[in-house]
Amino acid sequence: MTTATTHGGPQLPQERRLVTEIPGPRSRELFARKQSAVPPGIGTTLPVFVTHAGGGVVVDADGNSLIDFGSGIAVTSVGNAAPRVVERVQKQVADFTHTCFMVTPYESYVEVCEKLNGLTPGDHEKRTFLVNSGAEAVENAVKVARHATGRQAVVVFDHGYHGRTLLTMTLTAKNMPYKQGFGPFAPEVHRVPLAYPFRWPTGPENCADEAAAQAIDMINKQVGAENVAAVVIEPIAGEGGFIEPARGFLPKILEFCRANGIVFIADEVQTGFARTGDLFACEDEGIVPDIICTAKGIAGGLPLAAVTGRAELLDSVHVGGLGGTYGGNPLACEAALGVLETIEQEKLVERAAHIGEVMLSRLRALRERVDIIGDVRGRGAMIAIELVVPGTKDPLPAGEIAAKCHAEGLLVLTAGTYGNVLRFLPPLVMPDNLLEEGLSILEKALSGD
Ligand code: PLZ
Repeated sequence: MTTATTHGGPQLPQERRLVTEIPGPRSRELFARKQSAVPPGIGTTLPVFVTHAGGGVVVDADGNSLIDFGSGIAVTSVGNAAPRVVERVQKQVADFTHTCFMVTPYESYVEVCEKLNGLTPGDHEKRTFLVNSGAEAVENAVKVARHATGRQAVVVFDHGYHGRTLLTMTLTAKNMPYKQGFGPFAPEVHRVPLAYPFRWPTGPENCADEAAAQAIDMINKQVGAENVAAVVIEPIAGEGGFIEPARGFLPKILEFCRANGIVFIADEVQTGFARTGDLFACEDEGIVPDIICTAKGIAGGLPLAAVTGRAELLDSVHVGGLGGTYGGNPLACEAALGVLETIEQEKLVERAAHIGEVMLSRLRALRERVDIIGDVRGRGAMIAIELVVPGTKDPLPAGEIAAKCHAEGLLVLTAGTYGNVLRFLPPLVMPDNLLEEGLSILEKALSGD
């Protein structure tokens, strides 16, 4: 192991380096311990055990340095152990670690909320409160919408993912692995079609109009718009396979919500904080949600999530009606402030757009000559490939290609309702040479060259 790797962060050598097979002997030993101590329900994408990470690499217990196209599922957008995050968290951990914001408050929580009120789409008056996870944010957004409207029904979309708690698991579309055997589910959740251009039966050009018409018709006929508290939607479906709804779909759903007093909740847990080449993915079509849920990229890996929304909605809840012991923990708030500074000072919104251009141009060229690539899509540093059986749209599982990448030291993730999507979420601070090297490994794995 090289001497410079005693700490994580961007000072880690930014290189792919394989010194053992993947996983190496030390990781295999640790994985055996994992298997006897942790239930199999907690899966493993790639069984290498991490000791350091930073910039665009993850270093394992055997000294291998892998190119990171996952960011811990879109979390470490500013990089692992990002300097501004480390500095603030280290100071905070020495000052105080917890008081519970509901017992005795502290400034950093308020500052994070002020920043989110200012940065999220729309210039109306907003409020924010902080929780611990994406699921908790979505669950709380629905609580607020129900309280504010006095209605109960919630509308969600095909291919949607919103979490693993009882309500958010119910909001999630895919049965296996998220819901299988975990019922009964929460009541008053209704699912409608999503405008999925690649798989729309009458073709992508009709997708936005037809999907919106079907969704709205189902809401009107099966639920009754006047019973709907909220529509919950990801502006790009993440776990569902990086599905960008056909342009025009989101504005039509928003317009329907506005006309019927339905709270439009954008789940930006995966798409938020510069990931898509905008600070928030809703900005792409000028969508101003009533409530926006954020998590993941907000705090560089510390557990934090936020619910931001119209003041009149959030203020409708009685004193003490919202909260939790750890929500907005001081370490996580300091981390979030470090993340926001980093995004601004390192121009990471522009950087995400650049990563998207590099990835899309190489992957679209590859699509011309590799017949298992059905679709290349996404925005910014949130790009995916949908695999198909050549000459058809039948899903081709992505696991085998992902395993080839892993063996070569490129960490990629899979996704998709049909498990046939390879998704790429590099840290936005990844150097260009590593990005290009990662793409070359991917090209080789896909083309069999
Ligand atoms: N909403 C859009 O992407 C989390 C799930 C990983 P939590 N996605 C990663 C897994 O398999 O559990 C996610 C998301 C969207 C909500 C969530 C939930 O966020 O922080 O995992 O609760």
